[in-house]
Amino acid sequence: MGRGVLLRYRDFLPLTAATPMITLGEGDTPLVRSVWLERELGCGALYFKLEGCNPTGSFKDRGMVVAVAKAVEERSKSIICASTGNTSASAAAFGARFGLEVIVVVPSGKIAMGKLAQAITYGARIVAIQGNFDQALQIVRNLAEKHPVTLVNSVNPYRLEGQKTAAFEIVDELGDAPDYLFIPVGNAGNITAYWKGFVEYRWAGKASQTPKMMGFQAAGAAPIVRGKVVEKPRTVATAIRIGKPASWQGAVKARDESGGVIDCVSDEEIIAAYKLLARREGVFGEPASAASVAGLIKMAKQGLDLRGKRAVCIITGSGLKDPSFSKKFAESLTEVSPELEAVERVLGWR
Ligand code: AN7
Repeated sequence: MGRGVLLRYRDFLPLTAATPMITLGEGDTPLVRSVWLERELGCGALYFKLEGCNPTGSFKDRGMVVAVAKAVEERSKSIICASTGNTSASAAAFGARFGLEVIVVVPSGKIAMGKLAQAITYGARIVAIQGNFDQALQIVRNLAEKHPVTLVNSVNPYRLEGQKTAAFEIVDELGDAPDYLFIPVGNAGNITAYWKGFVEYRWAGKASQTPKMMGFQAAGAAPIVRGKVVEKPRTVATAIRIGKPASWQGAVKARDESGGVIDCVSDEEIIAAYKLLARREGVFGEPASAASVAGLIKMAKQGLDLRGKRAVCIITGSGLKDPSFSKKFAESLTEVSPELEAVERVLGWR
């Protein structure tokens, strides 16, 4: 434990003798049992996997450590990605640590403040386009074809190889795969990677089953649910504001092979789940992460029978990434003079 993803899961990763065994302490994230929602929904056992506990605050570090290790192995000097925020933060951190130039292309005005602060402080070169993530991804794909720079979006297969290790951790901790896995879907790399991980672990004899994969897009950015590209994706969950997912086929395969579903949740459902998670469970995930929990609640309301079942919700990123989002709910921020009585009065204790 605490050795990083490359060392811990080396037998399942495409490493060679020349791959540098780099780490920033990613992986080995907490799998925390629910204290409220599990009972509320009548679920056998419900867990939250806290991917916000990774070094840059999201699951992206698992894939980025592999992509950057391979880039270093291949003597690349420069990496590039498009991002709704978390990929850029992760690329910036690993790139800084291992001496690479990092270029990130982001949708202007649509990335959470904490993520932008990370890219800036880690020293990435940042280009904000007056467009969305899908356009940014197309541009970096073209740039990586024309120039000597390694693309580290999840179209780089090493990213998904690293991200599948989260599935391994869940099985290692629970002793088998859960019955259901609830996960937000944006560019659809993560659901693809988890499915790969669960399938590989079953083949290796480490699990007796695979979970039903339950993926959730935001209603205003739900191309897989609607069956067509969304030209102008809209959602408060900026991390999953994506209209043309790169791993679309991977997500469909995960759904169909596992017997799961890909559905969507409204911004209202995302916000309700975001608050519930923090206020009932003590878990502060970012808005996109709450889509997994919103999806679980939606399915349970529609009659999904969770009795005797084990379910895991992936909390993909930390709530601290997007502090301005929380400020919208600051109904109880009251200012008073610095006196005992004034504070007692406002608390209703006087
Ligand atoms: C917190 O950083 O696409 O379905 O550019 O940041 O694998 O895309 C982030 C995606 C879920 C969706 N939760 O995962 C990016 C980016 C959080 C995220 C997703 C993202 P994918």
